[in-house]
Amino acid sequence: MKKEVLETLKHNKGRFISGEELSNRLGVTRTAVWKHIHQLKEEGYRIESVSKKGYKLLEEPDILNENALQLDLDTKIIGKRIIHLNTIDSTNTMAKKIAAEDGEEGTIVIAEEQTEGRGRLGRKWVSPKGTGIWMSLILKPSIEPTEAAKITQIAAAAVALAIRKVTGCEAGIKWPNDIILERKKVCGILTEMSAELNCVNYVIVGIGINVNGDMEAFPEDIKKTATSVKASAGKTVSRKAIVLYILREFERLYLDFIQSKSLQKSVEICKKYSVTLGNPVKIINRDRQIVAEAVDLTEEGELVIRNQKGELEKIISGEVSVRGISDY
Ligand code: BTX
Repeated sequence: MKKEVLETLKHNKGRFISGEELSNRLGVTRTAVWKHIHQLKEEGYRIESVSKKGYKLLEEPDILNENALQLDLDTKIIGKRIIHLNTIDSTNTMAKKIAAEDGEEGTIVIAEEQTEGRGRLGRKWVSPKGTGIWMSLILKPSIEPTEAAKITQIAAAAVALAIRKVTGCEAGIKWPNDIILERKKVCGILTEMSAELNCVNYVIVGIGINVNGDMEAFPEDIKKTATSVKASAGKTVSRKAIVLYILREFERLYLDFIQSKSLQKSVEICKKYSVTLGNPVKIINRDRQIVAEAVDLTEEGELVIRNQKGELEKIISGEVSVRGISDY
């Protein structure tokens, strides 16, 4: 019911609606209306209450809970259920548990803070309270396990589009899983899956974005290579606006991938905004480290490099770390 109260206030934003009208419209007592208004105020909604006039919504806080997001979300599956937590070890770890227990495709786990945020290959992801977007999407696609890495490209395309659209900043994509602003990492994507030999049980797409974080407070070693959306935009940015845009774009590109069985739409975006292509890269995996030139992305989202013998090679994400020569 709190959601309906909020929805009605939002429709009437900037003008008063009386307690009586709210209670008639929603079929609840005026005391119930008052209780929901009180809770919304505690969540940070600025609502003016004047006797005989009623309630007026003045300002919405930048919160990422189910009510706040779903009222503005027009997706079919992504975000149908949103689990919002104040603090958690890792949203990916929690999403895996939910997915394994029959969690529906499109469910999202989002947290204000992660105490053990994870990057790839056991690395850490710093996720301070209230300033970033730390979220995981549960997907249950009918694809071969070898195709799961393609979903990272879909997420990268959606995040780059979202940051560009919401802030006007020139977000770039560093293949396969980083989003870059001004040569620094603003977002990382961690795609994990559970699979049998030739079928996927579930895929978890974890997205971490430094939005309004104070980079000075980040650990020394990360500070050099990391940035926030705020640092580039020069002002505080709405996390909610970015999340909503990501979810919409992700759904559009994901459904296209599932239905057409082609990654083409996402690859086009990844190529357009790539900061990797045309540049020298260091490819690091377990057995070797080579310097090469990144020349293309295939239709499957693999990176094509020209090695030092001049030969072309395809690199599949997950196998390697890719570094710029001069940057991180
Ligand atoms: P990655 O392995 O590509 O990057 C991890 C590296 O990035 C770290 O070793 C560190 O150098 C640097 N780093 C750590 N924290 C940050 C940060 N906040 N900003 C910029 N650089 C940083 C990238 O892995 C994948 C990250 C996914 C994070 C999301 S958050 C929601 C979900 N839950 C979870 O535990 N992980 C994902």
